[in-house]
Amino acid sequence: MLFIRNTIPLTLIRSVVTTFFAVFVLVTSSSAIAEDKKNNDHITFEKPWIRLLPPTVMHTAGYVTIKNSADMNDRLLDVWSPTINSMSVHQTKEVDGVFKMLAAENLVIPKKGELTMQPGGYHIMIMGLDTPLTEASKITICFEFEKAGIVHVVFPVQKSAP
Ligand SMILES: [Cu+2]
Repeated sequence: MLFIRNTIPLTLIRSVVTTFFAVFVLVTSSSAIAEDKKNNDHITFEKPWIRLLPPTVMHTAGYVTIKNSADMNDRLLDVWSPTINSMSVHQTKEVDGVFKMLAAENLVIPKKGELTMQPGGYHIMIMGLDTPLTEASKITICFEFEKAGIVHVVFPVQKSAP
């Protein structure tokens, strides 16, 4: 009798403890996945490059094609670099026969489509270089998307398009 009365609560406690740990492990592992990877497989980059200009010019531009394989639009929220102070997305536009550069914010990367950054159009404007870029050096640029989160891309510095 005594034996039975002691056994039942012990089994109960054991199963409660097991359930608690199972739930705990589930919660921690799924939140780790959400933090590391904001499901950014649908965004890919092709032919990144930064134009090499003479060392006296303290600005330049970067170009890349951003592809979106998802069934939903994504949006480019921000660009920055750990090694360059100032960069932003611009669009070169002809206004009354004069080419001007305008800020291009929150650009849409269309679903099953792409956004091309190329000379004469969209580009990553790189301003206020502390030291001139050198040929064949590599610059990391961080892209932040509404759905894909933050993606780092290495841009080689070269004289012309790849
Ligand atoms: Cu520009």
